[in-house]
Amino acid sequence: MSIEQSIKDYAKNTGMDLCGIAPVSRFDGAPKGTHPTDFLPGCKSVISVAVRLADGVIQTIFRNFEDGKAGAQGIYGTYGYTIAPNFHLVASVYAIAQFVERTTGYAATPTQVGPLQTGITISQRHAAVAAGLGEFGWHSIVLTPQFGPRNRFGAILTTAELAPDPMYSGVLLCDPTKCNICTTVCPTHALSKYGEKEARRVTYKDKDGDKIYDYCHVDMTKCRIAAHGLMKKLGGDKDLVTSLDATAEEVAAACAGMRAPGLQSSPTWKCGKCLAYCPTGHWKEKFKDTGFSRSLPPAIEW
Ligand code: B12
Repeated sequence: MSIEQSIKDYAKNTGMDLCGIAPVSRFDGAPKGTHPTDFLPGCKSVISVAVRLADGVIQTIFRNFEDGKAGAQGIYGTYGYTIAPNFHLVASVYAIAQFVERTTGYAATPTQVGPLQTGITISQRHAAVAAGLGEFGWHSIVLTPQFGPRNRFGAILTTAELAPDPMYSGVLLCDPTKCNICTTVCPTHALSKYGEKEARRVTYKDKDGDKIYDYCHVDMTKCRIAAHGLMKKLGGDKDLVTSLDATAEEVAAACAGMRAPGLQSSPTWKCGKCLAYCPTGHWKEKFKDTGFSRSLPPAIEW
């Protein structure tokens, strides 16, 4: 068995659903300070892994936003976001890095994931795309054909030169000219609608030709107002800001004063609508046909 296949099998055995390998050359466009070689000099390959988010966990977001059961959202926070998937990823990328070092003799560095990160790290989303796991959705979250945006990613950097996977070239996973569900459900209008503002463009240099992706402009200040629940109408305990037009400084000050259970300084799981309502990844079968969600905006025809 090839070393690449044995790494993928090992990743599956640690509970990961997807695993792909990118050559470091696909990170040529990464901003200074976020390139894999900034964290591992001589890095030649980036292994990206994904763990799916359970349907039974995602549906708690619908219980909150459709049934008014705000407490259910904490299940998403724990099992779909800050605690369980992140710890699972931390354990998995650590074990895979050990496996790579033991079997190849080359150095392997596990990277930080999600809210367990401290400081600037590599972009897990870009690593997943570079490793061929999927492509950017308009909401800026990475879509995989299997799970849509309902995955979380981790990555391992290594000086081993591994055979790369091709970049994703399957069916188009997001067409913002036809679907505007994410921009419609966002409660703070943080995601620009298609054509409204200049899209963010990222270009991957690849031997098979450049791959270009456009995604929306995410107003991170507005996203944080929803994700942290800074207003009562967004599921917060108090109105920590009084307007959706609060400035970045006001939002930062409100977040700084928050306390959250678990390991985060502030709760960032109070929203997740762009991830929960995105139709890619068998949404209809998983959430509409089951009755878990009743109120998808009629933006596209099923
Ligand atoms: C901080 C953070 C947040 C903050 C954002 C704060 C901010 N001002 O950025 C908040 C709390 C708001 C947030 C919200 C959410 N987040 Co978040 N977040 C992160 C985190 C931890 C770091 C993001 C970051 O700063 N990365 C570092 C910078 C350098 O990377 P970047 O922004 O992705 O890249 C930009 C550039 O630097 C450049 N670039 C960087 N690298 C490269 C490489 C190449 C080759 C190129 C060409 C360009 C390029 O391009 C980008 C545009 O300029 C990541 C984990 C991670 N390490 O990636 C998760 C992560 C992005 N989040 C994730 C998720 C799921 C969410 C939420 C859905 C959570 C929720 N609330 O329910 C929302 C989604 C909001 C949205 N629509 O985007 C997932 C996305 C999974 C997916 N399927 O794509 C991630 C990847 C965590 C994970 N381990 O899986 N998040």
